[in-house]
Parts: sequence; C-alpha cells; structure tokens
Amino acid sequence: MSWVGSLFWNAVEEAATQADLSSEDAARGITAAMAPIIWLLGKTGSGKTSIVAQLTDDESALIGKGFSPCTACSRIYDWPSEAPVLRFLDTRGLGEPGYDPAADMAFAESQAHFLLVTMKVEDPNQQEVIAALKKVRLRHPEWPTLVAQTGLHALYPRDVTHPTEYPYAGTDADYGIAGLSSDLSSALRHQRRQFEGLKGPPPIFVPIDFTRPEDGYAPSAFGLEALKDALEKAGVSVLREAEQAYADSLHDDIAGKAHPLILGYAAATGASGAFPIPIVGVGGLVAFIGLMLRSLADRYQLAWNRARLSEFAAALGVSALLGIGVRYGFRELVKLVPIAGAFAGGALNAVAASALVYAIGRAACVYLGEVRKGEAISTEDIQRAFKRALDDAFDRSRAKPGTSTPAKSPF
Ligand SMILES: Nc1nc2c(ncn2[C@@H]2O[C@H](COP(=O)(O)OP(=O)(O)OP(=O)(O)O)[C@@H](O)[C@H]2O)c(=O)[nH]1
Ligand SMILES: [Mg+2]
Repeated sequence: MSWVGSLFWNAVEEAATQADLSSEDAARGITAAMAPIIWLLGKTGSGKTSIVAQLTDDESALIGKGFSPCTACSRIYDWPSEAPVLRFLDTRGLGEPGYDPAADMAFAESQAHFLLVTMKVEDPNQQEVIAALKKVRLRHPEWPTLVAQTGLHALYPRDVTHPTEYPYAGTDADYGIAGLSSDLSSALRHQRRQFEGLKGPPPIFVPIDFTRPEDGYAPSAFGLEALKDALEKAGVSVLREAEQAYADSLHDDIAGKAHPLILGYAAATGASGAFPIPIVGVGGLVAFIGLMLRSLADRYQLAWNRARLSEFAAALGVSALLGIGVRYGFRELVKLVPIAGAFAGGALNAVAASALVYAIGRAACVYLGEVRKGEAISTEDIQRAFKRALDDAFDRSRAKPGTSTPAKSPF
C-alpha cells in the first residue's frame, strides 16, 4: 500500500472509532462547530428573519405580519442544513417595551463572528441598535459589519417602482445615494451618519427591499444579489459556493447530493481568514478526510476496505498530489508524508488543507460512483475530477499558480 493509501486507511480507521455517531450526524456536528455565525441584530420588524429566509430558503423562518413582534427568542439557522458552512443567528428584535435584551445580547456575542444589522429606512430612530452595536464593537472591533437598510419603497415618491438597475453601488458612505428621491437619500444618509465613531472599520451599507408578492414590487427580493456581494466582500467567501452546492444537492445523482457535504468538510478544514477560528493541524486534517470518506461511502452504500482505499489512492496518484503541491507553490502537502509512522507536526496552511479536502471528496465521488456501477476504475476520470476541484478551490482563493501561497481561504 502506498503512503497515500495508508494515510486514507488510518483516517478511515480513525473515523470508524466514532461509529456511535452516524456519518451524517458527524458531518453536521463538525461542520457546524467550525462554521462562522452571522448575528442578525435590529429592531423588531426591521427584516431580520426575512433576510434569513431569503438567504437560506428555510421555510421554517417565520416572518412577521407587521402587527406584533414575531421572533420571540434567538434561533440558529444552518446553511446548508446537512453540513453547514454558514450559520445565521436570528435574534429577538430590540425596542419592544419591557424587553431587556442584555442576556440575549451576551449569548449572541459569545457565539457570533460577524454582524448583520437591519434597519427600516423609514425609521430614523435607531439609537438602541447603534448603542448595542457600539458596545459589541468595543470588544470586537475586528468583526465585519454589514448594515441592511430595508423597506426602501416606503420612501419612494408616489407611483415610483424599483429602478431596473440596482443603483446603490460604490464604496464610500454616500455611495449610490446621489440622484435618488430626496426623502430616501436623506433617510439613508441619516442612518449612515449614526454609525460615525464606531470602533473598528466602518460598516458596509446595503439598501434592500424584500416585499411580499402581493405588494406588487418587482423583483420581490430587491437588492438580494447586492447583499450577497456585500457578504462576500466582508469575508463570507463561501456563500456562492454554498448556493452552488445546494443547487447540486437537488439533482438526482449521488455526487450532486454529496456536494454540500464535501464543501462542508472543506470549509470546516479551512475556516480562517476573516474569522478567528483555529486552523486545524495535520491530525485534524487527516481526521476530516477520514470522516468525509466514510460519509461519502455511506451515501454510495459502500464501505471502505484496504483494497478499495489502495485502489483509490493509486488512482489519485502520489505524483499527482505532490506535483500539484509544487505547481501551486505550497509545500504543505509534504507535511502529510508520514515520517517513521508519524506526521510532521505543525499547523497546515488552511487554504491548501481545505482545497485538498475538497478535491479528495470530489475525486472520491467519481471513484465510488464507478465502484457502485461495477465499472472499471478510470484513473483518468478520478485525476481529472481531483485537478478540476483543486483548480476551482484555488481560483476562489485567488491564488496565482506557481507564485506564492494563496492568502485567502477558498471556502
Ligand atoms: N418593504 C419591506 N418589507 C420588509 C422588508 N424586510 C421585511 N419586511 C417586512 O417587515 C415585516 C417584518 O419582517 P421580519 O423579517 O419578520 O422582521 P424581524 O426583524 O425578523 O422582526 P421580529 O422578528 O419581530 O424582530 C414583514 O411583514 C416583512 O414582510 C424589506 O426589506 N422591505
Ligand atoms: Mg424575526
């Protein structure tokens, strides 16, 4: 057995020791533990749950009818649910008479990595939200903060609908406001000014309008793409990939259905960059590969054994693994080569680790698919899937092949 085969074997053996946990529960637990949490903060009725519903397609996200506060206690939504790469912490709205948010705020602050503040643009009275945010930022000035300014059409002149092109693009605090109706532009500006003096970098503002179909505004999720772009810009780089994985999971083939799972493990491995989550070491990486391989085999209703792992490792090819490592200018893969039965110590570059997990997962689907169908194993197909997945991951991390180690986690 090659060293790659032994590596996989050890990893899968290790995963088997956690047999009391189903592979699906393990995937959900591990990925959720590593996924960044976005905290929705705002007054009651400002559109927090509407944002969660739009971004996650989760039908259990209950949106208020506008008469009374809707979300009564904090709830975490996992996206995608089977192996989350992102989590949304929806909270009870501020500003209800008699509600002291101190305990809920402390809980949210202990969980979150990122803030998404919501405010209805027609509501100038945001002192409570701003005060809460300022306190949080005093302790966490580095937390990326997005401000969704919601309910735009409330301040449109009579008979005006949404512009055909989203007009609020740009970088400074006044972006996109010039040329709008004066009520709307002054309301947007008034809210933005209240963030002056916030510790840490200024927030990113995203005007949106998520209406019900019967309101008659098209599109009903005006600004949704801008919100996703802003989330990506602020460091939530996994969002688009998670959407793709989710779309693939609706397909009929097992590989498509397994995409979120692979992405979940890859993202969990590479969680770093914008979020203060520790990078897994080599041991962690091997464990993740083992758990992922076990989950994938379960999906294909197959089990790994020594022969299959050897075959898969041989198809992948040690030279392919190491050759790709050199091509991308990272030497991290060398740390995986066991020296006298033990791995070289040290943390692994999160980008390399995460790309590697992703690529092994995608290649394993090709291998397992062929085994399941009883087809001859195609080394070419397996290597092609592996290389394509690695390329995808590195494209996303904006690495320049052969130049330097990529700076940004791909997921
Ligand atoms: N026009 C408009 N209405 C919105 C927008 N976002 C939410 N709404 C509406 O505002 C109401 C409250 O929305 P929710 O998403 O439940 O607000 P919330 O912040 O979760 O409210 P609580 O759970 O009470 O704290 C609903 O009727 C939504 O349809 C928006 O961007 N534009
Ligand atoms: Mg709500």
